[in-house]
Amino acid sequence: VHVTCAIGSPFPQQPWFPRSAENIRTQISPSYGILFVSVLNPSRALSALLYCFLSLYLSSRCVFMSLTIHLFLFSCVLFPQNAEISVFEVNIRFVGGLLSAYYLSGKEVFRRKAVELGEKLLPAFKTPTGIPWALLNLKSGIGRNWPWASGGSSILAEYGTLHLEFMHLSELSGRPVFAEKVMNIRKVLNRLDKPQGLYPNYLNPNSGQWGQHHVSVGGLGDSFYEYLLKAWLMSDKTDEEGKKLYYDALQAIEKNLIRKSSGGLTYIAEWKGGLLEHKMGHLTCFAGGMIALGADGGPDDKTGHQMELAAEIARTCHESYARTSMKLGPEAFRFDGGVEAIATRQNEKYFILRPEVIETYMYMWRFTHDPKYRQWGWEAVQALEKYCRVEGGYSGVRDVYANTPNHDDVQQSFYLAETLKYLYLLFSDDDHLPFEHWVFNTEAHPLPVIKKQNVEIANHLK
Ligand code: DMJ
Repeated sequence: VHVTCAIGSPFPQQPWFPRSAENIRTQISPSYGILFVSVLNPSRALSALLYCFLSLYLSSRCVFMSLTIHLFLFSCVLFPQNAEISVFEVNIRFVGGLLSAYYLSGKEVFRRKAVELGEKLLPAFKTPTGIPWALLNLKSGIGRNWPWASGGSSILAEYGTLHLEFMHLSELSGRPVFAEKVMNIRKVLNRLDKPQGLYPNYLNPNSGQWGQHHVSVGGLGDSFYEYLLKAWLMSDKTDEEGKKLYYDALQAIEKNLIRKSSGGLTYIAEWKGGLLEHKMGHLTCFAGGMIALGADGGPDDKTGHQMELAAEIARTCHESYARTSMKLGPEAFRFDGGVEAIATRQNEKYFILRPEVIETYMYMWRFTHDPKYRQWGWEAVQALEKYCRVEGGYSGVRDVYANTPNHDDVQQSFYLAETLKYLYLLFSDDDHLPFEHWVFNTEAHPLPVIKKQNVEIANHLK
């Protein structure tokens, strides 16, 4: 039995886990009716069907209620599945979502479900080094890595993007095990030599050695850097180690990866064994926001410089949108062969409703109040309405340089979790989820700063 009721999947792509509903223009009516349920176990078909109908019904009543009930039902219905999940995706989308739901609503059920789901992920850390597997069978507890990842390696952006959620799981459960797992990841990384101070995307969890020396601030690397900075911010600036790791990494990135095109656009290239590929992914565009967020805490003389760098990256990413017919950015754009901020390969011209550029506009707006960031955000809204809006929601497009959209009929779950949330925040007052009190996990689920005095009180009570 195979039941699919919506779209946006935290699961690895499998022949039996289609990422796309057949045609979202007709299948999904409320745009926020988002969750993907696929059930191979016949005994669960009925509960999954019930889940689908309830989800769609709730979606039409209230967005927040719908989101939280989705998460709750997901956790009840699917936890015991004999299915392989991505540890990273389940963590950032579901553990992060449940934690946010708890902190925003105060409802105990979300705290309990977040901790239960966190516990389900723990077997992924059973490796000789404690660097977790990418994939985990929730029932058997057996993990493995993506077959394509350099010699059986784990991926930096996956094992490096658990820290915020796991620290909160320890905080909420009183069980240090979650914090221990992610602190051990740091320990392993600290022991390793880093080529030019850079972190390769691949690390073998058995040998504890780097795989291929590929470095990227986009796909496969991105949120590792984000979580170093946010670990420090979320700890109420007590996690000095996280802080140092972030600013050291940024320094190495600036030296080795950040370049300026002849036309004056600053970009972040990819590094392959010492050679630069002059390509920047849409994913990499989050770095403008990250650098702005960290600018204030950097070494004294660097704050202004880092804000400038963040603004330049925001401008480059805006150019990648502005230089297309649809005014939506391609998946990757290049700075070679006579082009700047333009995709040259057909398979890099798509746009799948990703948030990173708008995320950067939102941070830049909060820190500078320069109206151009709202202006750029509004241009994106208009383009989304013109080219991505379809009857059942919003869809990605296959070629942003074409004059008419060829829809891919997928509404990724991060469109609601991130893209629309960052747009909303871009046009909200600064005291709406203020940065002194909240950090956003990499899927834009807000998590509160763990206040210094609470940590001190807890330590005292211990
Ligand atoms: C999101 O799932 C997260 O932001 C992740 O860190 C990488 N990017 C996607 C959306 O593009």
